[in-house]
Amino acid sequence: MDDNRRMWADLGIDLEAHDGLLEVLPPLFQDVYLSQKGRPSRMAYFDNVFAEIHGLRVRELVNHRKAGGVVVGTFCTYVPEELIIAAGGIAVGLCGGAEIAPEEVGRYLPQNICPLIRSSLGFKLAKVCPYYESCDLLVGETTCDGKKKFFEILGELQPVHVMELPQRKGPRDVDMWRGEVGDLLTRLEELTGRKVERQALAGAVKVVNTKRKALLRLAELRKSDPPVISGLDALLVNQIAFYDDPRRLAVKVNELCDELEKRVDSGKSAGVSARPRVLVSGCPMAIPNWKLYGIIETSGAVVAMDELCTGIRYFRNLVDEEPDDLDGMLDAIATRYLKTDCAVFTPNEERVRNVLGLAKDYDVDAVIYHTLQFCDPYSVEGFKVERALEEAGLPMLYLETDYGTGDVGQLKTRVEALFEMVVA
Ligand code: BJ8
Repeated sequence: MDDNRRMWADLGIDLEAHDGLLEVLPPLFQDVYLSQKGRPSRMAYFDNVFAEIHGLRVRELVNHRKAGGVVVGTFCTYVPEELIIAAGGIAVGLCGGAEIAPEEVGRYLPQNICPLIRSSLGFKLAKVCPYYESCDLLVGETTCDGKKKFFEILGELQPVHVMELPQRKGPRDVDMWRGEVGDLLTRLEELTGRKVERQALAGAVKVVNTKRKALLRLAELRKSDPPVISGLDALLVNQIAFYDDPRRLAVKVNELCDELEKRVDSGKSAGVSARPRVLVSGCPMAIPNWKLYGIIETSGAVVAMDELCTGIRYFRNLVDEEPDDLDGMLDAIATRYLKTDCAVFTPNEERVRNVLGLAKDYDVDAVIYHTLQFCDPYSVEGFKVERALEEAGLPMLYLETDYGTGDVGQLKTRVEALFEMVVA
């Protein structure tokens, strides 16, 4: 048995089912990613992180735990990574992006639940995710109804702490959320048996801000026309940012940006079309959900920006580094996270403004609005986004999809029709 298999077996992974999963991923990655032309050479790091998705990074988690650290799994961009890092933990994003074990999932969930939730449960039930099995604690949140109820089920299988997220952003909601941030810190301290000190939290704030700044730098470079990086490659970087070591990731994203800046100076473009430029807006796309980006970029367009949690929503806002006492830092963290403009909030005009702002800043020709099937918050909010874009004179294509491949032909036809219209 090789080292990885022994590690997976020790984590309680179902090796046979896991073999099946690992057989599917490399050809898919080859097809979607490695077949792209004109990729930046610095994408090699991210390709390798993906190739080692259940290898090197999982070993780092295992070694971290052996050294007395903890691993904490998350499912949402509202969960403050700073607290986990300050407690000496590693945060890993666990949202699933592929359909797994549908029969077993069907014993717990009805068919009409969003694929992200079904997938996240499927990876746990099928015992094919070494990240799940490395976690000492999972942190859920009361965002959409499906997730809320999913965390109840998950709590029967693994320790779960749920953060109560308000649905509005008034003064009472701000206070409530600040209390939730404090409660998570307490839960983490109980888990590790250690108090989080001021210096540790200040350091963690810097680490996560540094990661965000690197991702923001990459986002800024995507304004260039012709594009210096494909939307697919940028998506991969954003997806990996949820589970890679944050310090190393920031270094690697900055190295990628150095290369992209040289491309801007020399006029060298990525091997994707310069126009139409598209903003993708809506539900997140967890690994290995690359379906829509693949369709867009093989239909003669480029994804110039992503108004998604696997995009700018994850790193747009920084935590204020001014406060130097623990309470002040926790206030700053709570404030930063509550700025996030997920569709679960009401009212949520700031998201509409943000979509318009991105469409303008990235000089896009069209917006593709992506909702996962049965996602009420994003599907209903699509109406307001579309109306605002219409007033701004920008076309929006609303697409609802899942993790299957059965609708690829139909999606491609609709996407191509949009591009024909915008270039006409
Ligand atoms: S902050 S987008 S990561 S909740 S797609 S599970 S909303 S039914 S993932 Fe999300 Fe946090 Fe919001 Fe971002 Fe529900 Fe919709 Fe499914 Fe969703």
